[in-house]
This record gives sequence, structure tokens and C-alpha cells, in this order.
Amino acid sequence: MEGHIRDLPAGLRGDYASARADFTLPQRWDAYAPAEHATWRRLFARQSALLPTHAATAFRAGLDRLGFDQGIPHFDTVSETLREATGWTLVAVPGLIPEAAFFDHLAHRHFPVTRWIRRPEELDYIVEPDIFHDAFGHVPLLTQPDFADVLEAYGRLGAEAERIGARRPLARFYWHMVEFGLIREHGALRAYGAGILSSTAETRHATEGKAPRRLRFDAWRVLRSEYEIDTLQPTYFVIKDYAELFAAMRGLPDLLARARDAAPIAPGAADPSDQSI
Ligand code: HBI
Ligand code: FE
Repeated sequence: MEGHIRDLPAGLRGDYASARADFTLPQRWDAYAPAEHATWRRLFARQSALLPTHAATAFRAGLDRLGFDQGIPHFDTVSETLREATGWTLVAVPGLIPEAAFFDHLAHRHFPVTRWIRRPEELDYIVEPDIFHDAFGHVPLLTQPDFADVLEAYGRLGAEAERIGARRPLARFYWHMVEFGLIREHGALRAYGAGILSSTAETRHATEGKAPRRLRFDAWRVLRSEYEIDTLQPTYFVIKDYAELFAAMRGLPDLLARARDAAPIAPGAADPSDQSI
């Protein structure tokens, strides 16, 4: 397994010492305290209130199949549903893992999910992705076939991006299209990105807010678009369907090398090619 713990930011919360070489570890579902299941249910109830009016159809359809309302999900149970839907399974990890390892798991249709959950006092904002962000935010859309294909293709591209020094453009693609993507459905803007749907503030800001720039998805623009990780996003990209995102993966290898050498677009800035939604 490529990637080493030195590739990670210092001071991460997870139990990296007991992780395997591929950064996976047992979920240990029986070890979760009742208070942790209560935190999950509070987060689930709060986020679910917004889904009927703000979340993409495919996200809600996926969530309805997963039984996440009971408490912290058991990854083996979730993997059975996912495997049947799109061939994906979950692997428990201590938290953020080196990009090379992350790509490799995605390339094999294993989605890494952080094992620990935030503390009650972190309900509104958390720096590192926890199990709620990863499981509630990312997993429901893994039941959507085109999107499931996108994530596998993304993982496969990771090794190529490492080889040609294009990690940054590929990370931008993940950030804008997997974490903060919007989709237009029946004329309405809906959120499908995990970073949006795991946060009530971002869900409202992304779909209702007047401030953000909302642009038609364009891979070349996305690969050059820089982002900040600890603010509400100033720019969102809107797809018309997930097949469009999968089709864009075919052109990515060529665009990655060009984007590596191109001038980045600052967070929130406009570009002459922009098509506002
Ligand atoms: N590790 N566990 C985990 N989850 C992520 O979402 C993740 C990661 N490592 C790297 C990473 N995301 C981003 O750098 C992606 O752009 C690769
Ligand atoms: Fe995420």
C-alpha cells in the first residue's frame, strides 16, 4: 500500500497506530457508547429535516435503503446493501489517510469511512471528517450507479495523477464535484455533495444563499479552481446528471496535465469561461 503516515497532517485524532498497512482497521461497532449513538441520531434528525427540500433524489433514495436513523451504522450491514446496489463495500479507517491509499481503496470500490464520531460540543463544526460526514454524507450516493462508477474511475486516476505531479487538480475535482456538487433536478437546485449534506449551514448556503457563484459544471474550470477548506464555499458547480460527471472522467487524464501547469483560479473568483446558473 502506498502512502505513509508522514503524508498526513500532524495531530489527527484517529487511532493510526492500530491500522493495517492499507490504513484499514476493525470498526468495533460494539465499542460505541450509547452517547455516541445519541450524537449520531441528533445529527441524523437535524440533517434529515432539510433533505426533502434540499437533497438530490438519488441521495434520498440511497439513504432510504440504509437504515441510518437507528444510530451509528454497522459497516458490514451497510456493505451488504452497497454490494448488491453497485459492488461497493465500506472499510473502517482511523480518519484521513494518505492520498495514495485513499485512491487505491476507491479504485477497488472500497469506501474508507472514519471509525470515530465527533463529540457533542462539536455538533456544528468539525475539522476532520468523522463517521457522520463519511457515512451520512458520502455513502448514500454510492448506490447511484453512474456516481459509483465516477468514484472508482477517480480512484484509478489517482495513481496517474501521482505519477505526473497532478495531485492538486485531482483534489480540486474531488472537492468541488464529490464534496460540494449540486445537481439541477426538474428546474430546482439540489445538493448531492457530502460536504454540503453533512452540514445544515452549508446545505442552506449552497442551495438558497444569494452569495455563492453557481456555475455550469465544466471539468477544465473545476481542475483549476482553488478552494478553502474552512469556509462556506463561494463557488459551486452544477451538473445536469451523474452520467455527465462520469463522461467527464474520460477526458480527465489529458486535462490533468494541462491543469497542473495552468494558473489556478482563486476561491470565489470569476473566469471568462463561466456559465452562471
Ligand atoms: N482520507 N479517509 C479519507 N477520506 C477522504 O475523504 C480523504 C482521505 N485522504 C485524502 C483525501 N480525502 C483528499 O485529499 C482527496 O482529494 C484524495
Ligand atoms: Fe468527504
